[in-house]
Amino acid sequence: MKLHAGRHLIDLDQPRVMGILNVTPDSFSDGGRFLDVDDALRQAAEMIEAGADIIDVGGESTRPGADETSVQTELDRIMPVIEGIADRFDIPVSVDTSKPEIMRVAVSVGASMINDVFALRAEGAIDAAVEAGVPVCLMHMQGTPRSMQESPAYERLPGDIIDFLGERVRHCLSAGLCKEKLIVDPGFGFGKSDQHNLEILSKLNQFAELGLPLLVGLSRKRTLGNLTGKPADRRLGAGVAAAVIAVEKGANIVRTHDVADTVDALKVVTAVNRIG
Ligand code: 9MG
Repeated sequence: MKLHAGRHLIDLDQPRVMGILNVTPDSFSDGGRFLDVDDALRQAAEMIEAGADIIDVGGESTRPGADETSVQTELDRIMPVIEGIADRFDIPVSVDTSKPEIMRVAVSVGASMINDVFALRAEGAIDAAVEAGVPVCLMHMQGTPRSMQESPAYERLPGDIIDFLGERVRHCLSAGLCKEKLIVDPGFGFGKSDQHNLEILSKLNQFAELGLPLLVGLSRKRTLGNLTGKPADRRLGAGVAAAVIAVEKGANIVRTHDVADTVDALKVVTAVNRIG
């Protein structure tokens, strides 16, 4: 499986690591650390050096309870960072946004992927993605970041999520997106209890029925904190374990704050899986 992302070709025959770069004051783990463009570019350089395959740049926090950010604020935060990474480094940059205006500008300044936690449900988002012509990650979320953790409920797991993603894929295809450009993501922590997250992870192989690359993000998330009793910046072991389990169950791209350790762990998984 290969993903054409602008001038980049991402070979998904081995697991890939997407490094998280939040240019926000309020993200749950790295909020406020990379608001300065130079700090953000230094962090991108560090993640690339550590083996990241994609850098995901976001200018609006999607943590539970987060407030919405205006288009102009989001643009001001991410544009110089996306442009800076695309100019300086040979790596695909993904823009983490649900807003069509941001998708258009981000791709025009160098982003070669869209990561949408709202699965292109915002008005005009599908058209923006079709025009952009870059791969899009469609993520499942129940509710909105403001309300999603209030009382998440499912009839069947992971069936309800697979059905939602299948429906979004069909909708995107009928609107003109091509299948080769779609990626799906169960959206760990987005309208899910700890038990939901664990059940989805344990049955992750069922997402293969969608026939699309699978992206997962568990890095430092609350479920890992509740399991270990540790704060966000001490969930490395738990995050790496979750990434390894996800890849063993079919994930193609792992989104993480902890690039170096995740890359090392996935090298071991890949080497072992090549043998048998
Ligand atoms: C932006 N963001 C935060 N968590 C995420 C996850 O699990 N997947 C994707 N695709 N994006 C995420």
